[in-house]
Amino acid sequence: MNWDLKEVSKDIRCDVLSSIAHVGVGHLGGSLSIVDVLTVLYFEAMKVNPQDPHMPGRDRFVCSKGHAGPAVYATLSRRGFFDRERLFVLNDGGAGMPSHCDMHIPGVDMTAGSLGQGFSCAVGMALGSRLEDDGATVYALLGDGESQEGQIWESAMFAASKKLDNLIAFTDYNKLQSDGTVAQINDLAPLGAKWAAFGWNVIDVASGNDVDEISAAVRQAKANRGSGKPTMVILNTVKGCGVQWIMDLGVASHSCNINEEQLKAAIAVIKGV
Ligand SMILES: Cc1ncc(C[n+]2csc(CCOP(=O)(O)OP(=O)(O)O)c2C)c(N)n1
Repeated sequence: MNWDLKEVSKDIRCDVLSSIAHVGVGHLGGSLSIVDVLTVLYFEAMKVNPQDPHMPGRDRFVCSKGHAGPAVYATLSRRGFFDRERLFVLNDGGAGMPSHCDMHIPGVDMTAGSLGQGFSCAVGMALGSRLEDDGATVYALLGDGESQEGQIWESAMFAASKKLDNLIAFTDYNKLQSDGTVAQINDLAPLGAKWAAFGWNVIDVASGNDVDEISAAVRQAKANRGSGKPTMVILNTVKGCGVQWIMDLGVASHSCNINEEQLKAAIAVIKGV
């Protein structure tokens, strides 16, 4: 099926906002900045089956910046892994819908939240897939603040050393983390050169919230299979993308409040009504 990716990304954005507004507070900035890459992955690139979430040989996705769970859940429910109503028990104790990615939820391949760990799991999955020869591609999404964790670079080195060209990772390079700008706290620049020095194929996407640019980058990354190098796609994104007042919050968008009035206004802008 051919989806209209721009329209799908609008629906997912609205669902992210709605589920977090139901709680009143959450990781809005970092969830909105990854909606577009999730759209391309789940509605175009990945071999998955919502009717059979554990299908052997399926592609895997690990959202290593696990606090962006609301974006992953909104994407999975739109793709048909579970009913949309389930988005509205986010963070309800006992409902099994914690806002950090949890693999008990259909379609979630790996629990994450302790930054750095998810990426290690993705690297292990890529190695496992190659040993099983199941033809899968493993995708992982890292935060830029998360990339200040030493564990990321240990995994990066291991993936290149094992020539895991079935692994495609993304950095959500929105230049902000929870306590300040990434540059203020521990600068990553030049990020692409660092990944290249670690033995990775690197693709830079200037507009990391543009589904067409992301889609082209993923096609290029897939064509890299056989090269013996894993691929890092650096997405230059905007934290809070899609909602002006959330983007304007900057660092404060990391975890922020949203009320019903703000929700209605944001949905109207996104949907253009
Ligand atoms: C090991 C670990 N240390 C600290 C935290 C607390 N924490 C949660 S989100 C975050 C900032 C992450 O920044 P980034 O990866 O850039 O995410 P984004 O800004 O895109 O949401 C921090 C420090 C954590 N979850 N895990």
